[in-house]
Amino acid sequence: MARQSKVKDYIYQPEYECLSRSEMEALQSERLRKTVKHVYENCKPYRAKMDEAKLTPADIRSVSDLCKLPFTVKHDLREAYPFGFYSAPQRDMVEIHASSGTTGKLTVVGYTQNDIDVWAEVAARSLAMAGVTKDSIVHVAYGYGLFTGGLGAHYGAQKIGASTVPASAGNTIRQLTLLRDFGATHLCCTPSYAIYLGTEIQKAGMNIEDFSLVGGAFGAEPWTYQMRDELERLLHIDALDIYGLSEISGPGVAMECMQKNGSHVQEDHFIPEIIDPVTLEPLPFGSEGELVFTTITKTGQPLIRYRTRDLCTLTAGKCACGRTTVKMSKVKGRSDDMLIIRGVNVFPSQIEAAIMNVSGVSPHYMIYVDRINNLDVMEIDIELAGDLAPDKVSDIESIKKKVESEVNSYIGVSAKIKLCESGSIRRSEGKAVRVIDRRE
Ligand code: DLL
Repeated sequence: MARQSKVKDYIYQPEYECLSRSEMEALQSERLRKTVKHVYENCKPYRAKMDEAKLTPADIRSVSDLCKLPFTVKHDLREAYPFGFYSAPQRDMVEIHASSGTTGKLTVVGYTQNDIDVWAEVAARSLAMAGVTKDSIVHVAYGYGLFTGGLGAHYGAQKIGASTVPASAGNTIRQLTLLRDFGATHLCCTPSYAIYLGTEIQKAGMNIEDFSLVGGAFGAEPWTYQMRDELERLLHIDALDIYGLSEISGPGVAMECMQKNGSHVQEDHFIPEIIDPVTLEPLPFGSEGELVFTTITKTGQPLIRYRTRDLCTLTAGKCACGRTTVKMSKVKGRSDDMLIIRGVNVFPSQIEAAIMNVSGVSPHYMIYVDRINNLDVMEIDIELAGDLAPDKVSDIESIKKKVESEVNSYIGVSAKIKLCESGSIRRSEGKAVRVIDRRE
């Protein structure tokens, strides 16, 4: 983008973020050995998994032994509901988070004070990448509660010493008023909600020039580079991607620097791997597959080779920002979010990329999938851009044709496109719901 960047990214802990590969692997190996011993001695399900694989902690000497260890999946955590995966006594847990998912049963994660300190540290490193300093004002519009978004961004901003505004989610007019009047320099929320805030500024009779925003950390859901351009245009900021998951640690497991071409994994705390989701074999750098994490500094509920279901690639090498930590690409989608339409694998993020290539439409859309006469049928409802009235029939027809052709060429499957009036698609204050699959 031609826009002048406002954010000055700095390295919060160069002593960990800029290690050579051999230094990083030595540190990871030492921490891995300690973690494996800790879970073997303190967590029944891990002792059972390792006994079954005929492994003892002595078999795990370095990161190259990681592949010997069994995987952990969400189902394991649910089976052990609520506290069966703890590796520390209940009295040592100072905070408990949980995520609901679609199947109903909660996935519980307990944090010791050590784990909260780890989380605050990685969240601080992450916000530093978005330029947050002691002089910043950080507006946190992720939900506070069992969801880790709000508290994670909060801990990171406070660790840096920034003024933190715990706005939490909801009440858009109040959010905008606080952002403007308190002079927030940074915004933290889901990218879909940030877009919504951006489009509401004008409608609320406000002017973006009266805001002091320079940057933000947006995550908790997949979003495309095209969505970033739109967000940066609307809010006049540098919009960076922040990644995390409750099971490993909330936001801050990885974060994009100002190079804007991948997110640095905080790999002195969380070792990443990419595996083939079918054969479960580890894949080399550069291959697309499922992301797996092993936590190596947590004590309350460390996880070994946790399968995230998120699909992406990892790359190694020194980044132009100076950091040497492994980078993960944008998440293409979750393997369990993949739609199979007429036999073709389709990710909502590919549809978003196609839509965002067409001018005249907004980033608000909803995908419906039905089965009619034994055939999969996809309809995509998309709002027209706010400044375009849906009464110029010829314009509408040409936009519709362009979207149809983009979608077809991106994913190889045709879709019925319905253009709707601005504001007609339901907004989400947290993670956006993009797909409604009505097939049996
Ligand atoms: O979403 C933690 C978080 C909060 C991350 C705020 C970033 C910002 P969960 O609710 O457990 O935790 O959901 C984790 O969300 O496995 C991904 O599928 C998805 N996800 C999180 N961040 C990103 C991102 C939080 N930056 C699940 N890009 C993960 C794409 C993301 N997907």
